[in-house]
Amino acid sequence: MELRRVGPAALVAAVGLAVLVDPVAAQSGADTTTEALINDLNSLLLYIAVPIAVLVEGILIYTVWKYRKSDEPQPTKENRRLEIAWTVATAVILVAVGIGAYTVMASPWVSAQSDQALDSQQEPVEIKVVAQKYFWSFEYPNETVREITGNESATGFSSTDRLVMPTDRPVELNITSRDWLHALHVPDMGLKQDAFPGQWNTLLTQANNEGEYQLYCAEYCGAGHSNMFATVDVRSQQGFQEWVEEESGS
Ligand SMILES: [Cu+2]
Repeated sequence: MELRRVGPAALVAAVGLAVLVDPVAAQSGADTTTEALINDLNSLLLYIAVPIAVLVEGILIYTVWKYRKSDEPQPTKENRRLEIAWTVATAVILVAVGIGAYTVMASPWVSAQSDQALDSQQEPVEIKVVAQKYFWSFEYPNETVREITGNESATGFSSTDRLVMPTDRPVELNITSRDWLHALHVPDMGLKQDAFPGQWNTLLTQANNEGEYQLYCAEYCGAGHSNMFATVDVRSQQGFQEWVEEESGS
């Protein structure tokens, strides 16, 4: 049977192709814990999907080519072993994809629930994110400032259009809106969350690298939507502490 010879050859070619085209493997230095999880899941799905696509298309093209001049086509005889094989193979693939996707989707770094435990020893830095047409403000509550500066009389403060956060420490963003629907989106950090009036939505992440990232509003919200930007400014822990002390006047 020709399939026995074509199948393995197509599979080898497919795996080779998947290794060559994997765009995610090239950028291993993810900027946040969230982005790392999403990239890894993307790679896993790609490594599973590309060989299957090439295998199926390979068999299809081979079959069309081989039987292109068949004047009296015969229906395929039942092949129980082949049917069992593809049913089991499909089930195994779906279970693997399901487990891989569930592990990432259920991680607090990707879909935060306020009562979930983090796989981190540190308490997250809490920052409130308030969307309003057409700008973003970031509030550093009293308790957060006191915890960072160690100053008993420290008071909370807010910053407009600039979200400053430390590296190597969990950050909890509690997101809401003052008027109508907006959405926080920082593509380079793998962060996206809706901003609803009267509701707090949470994002948990931890930044790995210092630098500036563009924050967008990802929910069409009116005439100023396309200018509803902010900058995420990731600083060293020392730099972040100095900034908080300066802003809170302590
Ligand atoms: Cu908006």
